[in-house]
Amino acid sequence: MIDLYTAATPNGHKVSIALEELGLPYRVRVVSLSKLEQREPWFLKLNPNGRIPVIVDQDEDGFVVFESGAILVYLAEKTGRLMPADRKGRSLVMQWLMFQMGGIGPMMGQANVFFRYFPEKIQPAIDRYQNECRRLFEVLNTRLAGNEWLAGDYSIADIANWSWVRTYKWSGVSVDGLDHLQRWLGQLAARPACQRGVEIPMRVPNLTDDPTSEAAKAFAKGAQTLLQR
Ligand SMILES: N[C@@H](CCC(=O)N[C@@H](CS)C(=O)NCC(=O)O)C(=O)O
Repeated sequence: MIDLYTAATPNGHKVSIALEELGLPYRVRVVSLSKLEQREPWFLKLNPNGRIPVIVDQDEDGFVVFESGAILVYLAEKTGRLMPADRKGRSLVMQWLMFQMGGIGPMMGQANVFFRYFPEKIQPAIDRYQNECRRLFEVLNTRLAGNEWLAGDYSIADIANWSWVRTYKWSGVSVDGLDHLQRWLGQLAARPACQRGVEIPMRVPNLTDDPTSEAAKAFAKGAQTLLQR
């Protein structure tokens, strides 16, 4: 049994999707980010960085893993699935996983901060992060032009990137003209495990249908809480 400490965010969804794909038994422990549960001493004992997601593998003497990329690799290696074992195949997956961890995630995160959450609208900062996201999307699009998946077969690299890129509207970044990226977005969206994974720990209404809706305003307000330290 695996305990998953999570919230309804792209980094959390990476892990719930992987657990759903792998069919591993897991229990969900919702961490309320807006109530700053992630900064409480009990949680900091699990992840000193005070961020979700975290897993505790009860089948391995309560072994704790934090950082979503490290969790994905741990789960892939535990099951021997979603990442090949040969050196080159594994490296390919790691490259596209790191691309997400070091590029897509931080840049979309900052685009959200400046486009959606920051009280002041600082246009050069908004442009900087949205343009960088678009550039990264173009890199993915080029990669997907000649490849069905990002790194060989369907893998944790696809799961990690998709969990973020699917939220492009919330970041205010267009995928227009990126046909291969759109094809891949649709392929992942059609997978039952992805559909289940993004509803963990709960279904989130589509915030981009109406960014002025009460749900979107509440989500943005919760995120603003996290900006105060
Ligand atoms: N690099 C970390 C990032 C985790 C992260 O930023 N998690 C966010 C939710 S997506 C969080 O816990 N935020 C709480 C906070 O900022 O206090 C990972 O990939 O696991």
